[in-house]
Amino acid sequence: MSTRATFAALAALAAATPAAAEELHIFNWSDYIAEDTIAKFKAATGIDVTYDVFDSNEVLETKLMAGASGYDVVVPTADFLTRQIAAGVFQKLDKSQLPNLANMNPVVMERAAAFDENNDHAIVYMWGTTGIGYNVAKVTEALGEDAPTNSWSLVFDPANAEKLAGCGISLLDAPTEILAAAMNYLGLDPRSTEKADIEAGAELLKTIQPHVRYFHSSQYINDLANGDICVSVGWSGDVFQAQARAAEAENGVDIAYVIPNEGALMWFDMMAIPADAKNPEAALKFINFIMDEQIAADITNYVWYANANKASTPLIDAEVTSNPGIYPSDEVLNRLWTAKVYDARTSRTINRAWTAVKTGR
Ligand code: N2P
Repeated sequence: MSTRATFAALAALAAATPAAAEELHIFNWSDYIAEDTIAKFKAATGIDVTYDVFDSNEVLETKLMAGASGYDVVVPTADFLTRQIAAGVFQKLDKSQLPNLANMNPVVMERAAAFDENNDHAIVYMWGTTGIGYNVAKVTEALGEDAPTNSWSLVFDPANAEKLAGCGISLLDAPTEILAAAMNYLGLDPRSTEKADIEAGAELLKTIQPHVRYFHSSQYINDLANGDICVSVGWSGDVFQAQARAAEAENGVDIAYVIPNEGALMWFDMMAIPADAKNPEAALKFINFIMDEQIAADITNYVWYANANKASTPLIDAEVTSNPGIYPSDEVLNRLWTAKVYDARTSRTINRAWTAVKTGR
């Protein structure tokens, strides 16, 4: 063989080597995985992982809708997933590559199937609620022993918000979730797509906007833990992570999470593979790995969000499974609503209303 032919043969061999198979790009929510999950996946498969984080469905959606996101695994919330499936953003899961599907809780997967028929495109990663995290001492100080900590009025009543402004209120920068909570507080259907209802929710939020320190969807974990803010409309597990960080710091900050009496949003975050993923085989391996009962339990034990993995339940710490903010009672479950999938027109209404809320105009 001539030297040139040898080179050609080597080049052909190199091209045939599945270099891409060794790399996986994941885009997940911040503060949403155990410390060792990615390292364990690398150790088990030899696949290199680039792990990026976001804290907003809108940010993820913009990337996905633009195409060529560069990600192999992403985690939209179920209502966003539905719209993205319709736009052709995702590929169907090859379930023959997902033997750990047998570990999943059929009841939760069936609920998720309302957003993804037959669970064709996604698995439930974690689920939780959007409620209120608060600093017990500071709220009592600002509002007295009778502070309505079981009600959305804690933040949505401007008289309360004004008194809490000094110790600091934060709201998630999650337009669909906060507007729905405001509509629910007003006695309107939180799933309503009526422009008038959405605008009524926005008007309510504008009355408290001057008392809100910031709209942000991840900063509040540390700020609650450090005592820099005292009330956050936030996600269940994130508030519990704040609680744990405060306990670890032994700083005397006591954080509680409440699902208000009026009800709250129950959401499902879904793991899916973009249609244009460069490495769908590795993505399937990762999704199957996530459904391993020990891995799923490790994540839940760390992030304090409930998973949908039935086989993992005996491996979850009792302080997590017995926490009613993570695994709500049937009575509380009955007060939770799931998100409406908005069409493009309603999304525009929501986004316009949200800009008005944030700017206070
Ligand atoms: C993790 C937040 C995930 C919940 N920080 C949002 N659906």
